[in-house]
Amino acid sequence: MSVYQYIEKKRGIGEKMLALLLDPDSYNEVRFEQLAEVLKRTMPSLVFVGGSLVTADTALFVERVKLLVDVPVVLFPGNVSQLAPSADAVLFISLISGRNPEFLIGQQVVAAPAIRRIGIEAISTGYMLIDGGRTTSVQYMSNSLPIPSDKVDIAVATALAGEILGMKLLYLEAGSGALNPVPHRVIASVVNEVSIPVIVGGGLNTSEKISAACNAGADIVVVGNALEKDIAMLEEFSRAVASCSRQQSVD
Ligand code: 1GP
Repeated sequence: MSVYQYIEKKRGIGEKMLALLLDPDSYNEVRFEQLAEVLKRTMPSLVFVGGSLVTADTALFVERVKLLVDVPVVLFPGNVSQLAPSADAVLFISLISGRNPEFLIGQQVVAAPAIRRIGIEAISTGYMLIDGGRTTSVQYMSNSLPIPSDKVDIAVATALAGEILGMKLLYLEAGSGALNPVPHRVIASVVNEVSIPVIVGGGLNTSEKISAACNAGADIVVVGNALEKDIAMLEEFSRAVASCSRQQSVD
């Protein structure tokens, strides 16, 4: 089963997914050991690996993570340097909310031959930056403006454009460590208009915020920062996502 089929299957049975985002630069040996311990008890639905700027060896990191988990390990690359053949798939991202051609198509042209050569599953993903209340790394590194968080019509039109262009996933991103996560109204409006799975991330650092994103309609919620600070929270966050799945199937 491909990673995309795995996502579609879970979505088909109304199961919400938690993606644990691991930035290789943020996991030193001590943190990695803690991560390994927690993963013995709690497994997320997916592991994403990447960051706006990664200096560590992503391929090696992915290999180590794969020894700990029995769920797909998916690259979430900030740029082409983070391609790693050991991953199960790569989010083939185009920053469709931005107007910087380098992140709309430039990086993708450089990455495409390597993706073909490696033979890794590439999942076309429309990546949308939504203003999260402060300048985040992704905004700075991509040199692109986020969509204002109250411009729901622009977010919906952008998401629709992504779907019509043939993208398989949409990623609504407030940016790592965002002060404000993507507003519920934006999530709900986008989910209402598109039929492809919707990922939401950025600033989801409490169970309440995770549940709210999930209840607004996100299929996959991504948590990075909060779990870098305390990986033990993975258990609580997984429960929040599981109870959202149950809640939605009752509704
Ligand atoms: C960032 O969406 C992810 O790309 C996760 O954000 O680190 O704030 O959880 P956080």
